[in-house]
Amino acid sequence: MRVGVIGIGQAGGRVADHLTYHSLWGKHQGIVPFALAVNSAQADLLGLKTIQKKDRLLVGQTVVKGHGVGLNRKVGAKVAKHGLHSIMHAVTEKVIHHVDAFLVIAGLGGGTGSRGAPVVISKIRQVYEEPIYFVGVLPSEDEGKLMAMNSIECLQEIDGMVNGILLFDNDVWKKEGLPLETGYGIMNHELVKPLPLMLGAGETANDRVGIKVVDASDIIDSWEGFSYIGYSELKAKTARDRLFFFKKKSSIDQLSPAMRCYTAIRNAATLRLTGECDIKKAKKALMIIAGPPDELNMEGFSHAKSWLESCIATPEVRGGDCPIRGWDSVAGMVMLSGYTEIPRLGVSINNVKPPVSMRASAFEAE
Ligand SMILES: Nc1nc2c(ncn2[C@@H]2O[C@H](COP(=O)(O)OP(=O)(O)OP(=O)(O)O)[C@@H](O)[C@H]2O)c(=O)[nH]1
Ligand SMILES: [Mg+2]
Repeated sequence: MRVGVIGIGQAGGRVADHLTYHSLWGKHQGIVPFALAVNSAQADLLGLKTIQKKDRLLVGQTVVKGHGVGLNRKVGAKVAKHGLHSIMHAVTEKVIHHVDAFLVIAGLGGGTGSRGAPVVISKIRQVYEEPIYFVGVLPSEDEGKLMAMNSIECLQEIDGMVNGILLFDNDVWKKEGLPLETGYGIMNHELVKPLPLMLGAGETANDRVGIKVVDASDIIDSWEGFSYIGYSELKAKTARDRLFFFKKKSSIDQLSPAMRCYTAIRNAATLRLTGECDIKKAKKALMIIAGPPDELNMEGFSHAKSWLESCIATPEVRGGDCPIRGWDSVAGMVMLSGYTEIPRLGVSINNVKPPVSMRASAFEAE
């Protein structure tokens, strides 16, 4: 699935930048045909590494003079209103590249991203028919009540306008004792790591195609409400390992390919997801197993799928495999989806999937 990415605010811009890097240099290239970073703080835009300078949009200069909105959503609204024209101009220029969906990314607790995202999403919803997904970074508990409130307001505003929301909870992933910058770097890496696999599994060009390909429609059908992603990698047997069969083996080496595939999926769904959630309450799941072609075992895949079906609330599990030649690991990715509440914030959403009539009336209004 090829996604047009718009990162808003500091967290949004950084995560978008990291995903764009993977799309350019990672195992799944071309998943991000375009990426824009939008911010009211000039310094944040200067700190990005991959998104091209011309695609970094500084908005609200007359309002905040390039200094950010200091967690104030009212000022965030002004900035977004001032910047909307230039943002949409940039999006329109870019959408000539084919995209299957839009991916808007923002930190929920701030002012620029948390207020800018609903404004931009609403406009894209009016103009384009492609699904819109949102990746939201939840502030940690210790970031305080203002950030929690900002998050709740942002989520309520986008309720009904997006097709799905992927949450990443800084509270679960925060790194004590590390400089903030390093901590954010690690967290962004954890958040972005599973996304190229999910988005790129069905975008195989010349490489070997999987037995069961996960395409854009599988992702669209699986992603609704609040979602969380888990990812796990197990070392696979390389040709060298097979040659040196007498070498001392670890417990993972001794797993059969079927067990390795099953374990990778099970670990992804249970060990550490992007946020705390109860697997039994997920309404849908998407699972992908990736690795060298010889290691992708269909018996292990089916076993993992049955296990996942038995865990979640309804047995709606989609999935597939993604052969990657020359790789020395087996990776499992699981997205648990269809949640309507975030208990930690006491926020719930009603209707994340936009009703068709809403889209039709938006077009009429144009
Ligand atoms: N995971 C992660 N969280 C971040 C990062 N940068 C900021 N955050 C978090 O994102 C939330 C919002 O902060 P910002 O992104 O700076 O907010 P903003 O949208 O730029 O808005 P203002 O700073 O108020 O103008 C807070 O919870 C931060 O802790 C990042 O790189 N990674
Ligand atoms: Mg900021």
